[in-house]
Amino acid sequence: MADFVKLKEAMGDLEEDIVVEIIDEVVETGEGAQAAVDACSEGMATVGDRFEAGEYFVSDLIYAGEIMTDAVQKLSPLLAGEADSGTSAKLILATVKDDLHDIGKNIVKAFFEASGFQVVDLGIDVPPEKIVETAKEQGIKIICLSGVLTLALDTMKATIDAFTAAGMRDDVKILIGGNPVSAEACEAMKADAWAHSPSDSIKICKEWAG
Ligand code: B12
Repeated sequence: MADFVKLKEAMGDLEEDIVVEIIDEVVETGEGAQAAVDACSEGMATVGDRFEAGEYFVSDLIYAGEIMTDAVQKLSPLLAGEADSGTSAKLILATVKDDLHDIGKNIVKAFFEASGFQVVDLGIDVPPEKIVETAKEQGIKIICLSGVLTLALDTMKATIDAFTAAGMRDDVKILIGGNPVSAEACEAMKADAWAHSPSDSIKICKEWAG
């Protein structure tokens, strides 16, 4: 099994060569894709802490994002193998307006697709109107909102309010996810559910899909 402690440290230290080496080992052996994602995510938390402490700069966040994006792309087919399928429902997934973080969203997407969901991925920085319009045009009933910045909570709320304003709130189920999301935030903005882990989000959406 690959050395996940080393992987976490290498991600935090932005040692791209070591990250690539360990990820390639996971891909070759076909074992530990989920553990590798978890280790990289923990390393990203170190990157965030060092940024907050003034040791890393925005350029380091960008570099960390590139390293992790490459890792997730390589691991996605394996994550698909580790998830279980059983639905074909369609859902919308989007990082809400003003938030440009998409690594977590892309991991959740890989899990959804592996479970059989058809994912309409609207990308990053997606305004509420675009999400409402897409749901209306394509008759999609499950909406998954991603956000990593604290201010994403405001845009998630604005998105939910936009569904209410369009008279569609009772027609859709809305799941919010990402770092700042919590039970309190979910209740305050009147989302239907919240989750951090991709596997929880699949359980919830499968229930909604019937
Ligand atoms: C990489 C990174 C960036 C990259 C992102 C690249 C990309 N393609 O995504 C770039 C350089 C763009 C960036 C920019 C900025 N960033 Co930044 N960034 C990060 C960093 C280091 C890692 C984020 C990450 O990818 N984590 C790994 C993934 C896997 O974790 P995740 O996103 O949480 O996703 C998991 C779960 O949350 C969940 N999930 C995610 N989405 C969803 C959706 C659903 C539906 C569900 C169910 C679950 C779910 O599943 C995922 C897998 O487990 C974090 C530090 C941290 N602690 O997170 C800072 C961090 C998020 N950034 C921060 C800041 C301040 C910024 C900037 C403002 C910096 C600046 N001065 O310009 C800008 C803002 C740009 C913007 N408008 O969005 C702060 C946010 C502070 C706050 N509380 O709001 C953090 C926390 C760093 C810090 N500690 O200060 N950043």
